[in-house]
Amino acid sequence: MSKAFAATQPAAGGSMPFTLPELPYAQNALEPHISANTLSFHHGKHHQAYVTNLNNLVKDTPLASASLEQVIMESAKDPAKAGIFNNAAQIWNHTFYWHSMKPNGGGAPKDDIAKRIDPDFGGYDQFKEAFKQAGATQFGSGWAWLVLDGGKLKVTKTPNADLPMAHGQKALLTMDVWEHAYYLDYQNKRPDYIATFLDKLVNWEFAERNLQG
Ligand code: MN3
Repeated sequence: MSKAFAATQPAAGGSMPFTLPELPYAQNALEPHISANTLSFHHGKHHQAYVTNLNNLVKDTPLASASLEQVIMESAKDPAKAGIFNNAAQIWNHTFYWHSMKPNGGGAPKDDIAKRIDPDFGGYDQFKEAFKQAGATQFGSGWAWLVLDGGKLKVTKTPNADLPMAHGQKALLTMDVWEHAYYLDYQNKRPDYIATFLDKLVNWEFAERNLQG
């Protein structure tokens, strides 16, 4: 995993091994695009609930002393551990999502990502269209991603808690398209939220660090 962001780490010998990471910016820092109210619920309630659930599910099991990534990869292989997978992956996904945005973000990337977008997508506009499509057509809850897969940039979508590392891909960016990510600010207009994510919020420096990391 990239060191570009701090995922939850197990504490040494504590009874609650996983903790909620801080947001990388103030709760109101993404306004007017994503409100403090949304982040208050999304980070403080939803993200926190995945942490609480995972701690309860792995309590007194060998997974309680594993890293978050180890818990995800172990539980991804075992249908009996679907509850553990869902909560662990959602902890990881949300931490990655907070870092995928920043105040005054958005627009076209620079650096290596920009150089790869032309050959891999045919241009920034084509990338944008693919990312919008992935987010808009993910039926129900899930995530849109920019990933590195076999040395090429790709746009993908995953349902529910599923994530690139379970498919041998390296995540570079993500966008939460669960309704709780946008409903307070955009109601049912998911395409407006997606367009705003790309034009005003996306953190290309984070994607670049993941690409290099
Ligand atoms: Mn969410």
